[in-house]
Amino acid sequence: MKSIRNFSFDTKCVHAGTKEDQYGSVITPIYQVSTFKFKNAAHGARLFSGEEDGYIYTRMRNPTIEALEDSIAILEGGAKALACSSGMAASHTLIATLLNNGDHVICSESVYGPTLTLLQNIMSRFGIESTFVDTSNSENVKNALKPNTKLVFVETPGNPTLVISDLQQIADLAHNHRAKLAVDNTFMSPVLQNPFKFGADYIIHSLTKFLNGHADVVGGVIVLKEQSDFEKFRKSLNQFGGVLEPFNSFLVHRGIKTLKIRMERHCQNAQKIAEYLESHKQVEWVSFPGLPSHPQYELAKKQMYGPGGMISFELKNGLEAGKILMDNVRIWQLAVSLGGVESLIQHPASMTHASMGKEAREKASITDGLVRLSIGIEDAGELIEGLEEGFSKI
Ligand code: LCS
Repeated sequence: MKSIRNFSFDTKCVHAGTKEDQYGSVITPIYQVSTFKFKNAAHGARLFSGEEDGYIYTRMRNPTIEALEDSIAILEGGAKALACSSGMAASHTLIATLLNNGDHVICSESVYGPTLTLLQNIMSRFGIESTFVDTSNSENVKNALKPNTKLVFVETPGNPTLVISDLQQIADLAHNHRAKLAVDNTFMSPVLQNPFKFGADYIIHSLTKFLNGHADVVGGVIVLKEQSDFEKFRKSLNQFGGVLEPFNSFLVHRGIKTLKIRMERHCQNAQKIAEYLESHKQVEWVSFPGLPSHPQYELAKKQMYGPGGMISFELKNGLEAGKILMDNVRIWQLAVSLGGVESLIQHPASMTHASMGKEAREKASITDGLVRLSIGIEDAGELIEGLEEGFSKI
């Protein structure tokens, strides 16, 4: 029988990971249970020793969580995936599993703020050193490599600037140095970018965003390219403890069924809105990978299947004008997070990237006036009218 891995992406979204059960359920139900009973003492001992396969305790394994993990591993073309309680739990588990005291990480400077502060302020206390560079120029990665560099962590497109890094070039640099490449693929989802095809070793996602898509779950995932990494990661996630709940796993797995068609609509709407903004007389600049004005437009076409649903831009009168816009838009909601069906607007310097501090923001070109949009799947014309409402008040 043809394996689900050999089906089209659309079919995988609907079917990948679903487990058969004794009742013939069409989808994997919610196994909302913390612990599983053993047939007898010998059976319990066999499960713990690994002699026999089965479920023991939900922090270790659970059928609903596994269904989601299998679905994401298949969509990303990886061997295995591990669902975590948040995107940050995924990043932390990845870094703390791979690195030791004395190791060095190179990380994109335009990343989700807490990813930078996790490395800079917390992992540094455990002897893990980090260098933040503009990874959109691969030369910067090359120059930052040190004898103890073990991991390059790239977010592309980067939050919130949408700068794009060349995954193939960076994978080659990392591998020539015997370091690993991890990619935060949250902004793209497996629909728009497949980092393993370019040589990445690990992928993380905040499931909170496009994969779930409905602004009702916080979750994350680590995807492993190689099966040989699985036991090490499973053990460390079990011990760190940041696993995803069965109910949240069910919701994300449900969200993934419509991932492909949602991503298509996010991209179409974002393209229209980016073009509208770029021609707007009150707008200073727009960053969107689908515009020829984007500095890495050609790379985006090579590496990504679509521009994504995120836009950042700055108004002519900077932050003051941006505040008026944010307070007066219609349909758009002033909120952080992204990747849901509903459109959101927010201000990175005072919100998602406030924790980084001004110096790190300036280095990463996250200007005080930058406004970020997460484009939902509403009617594009009405979204433009909703923005125009805000512009008219400036
Ligand atoms: N990676 C990226 C690219 C993100 O944008 C986020 C969260 C995370 C990781 C962390 O995921 P979480 O723990 O929140 O599931 N980004 C957010 C943002 O831009 N606004 O609010 C959260």
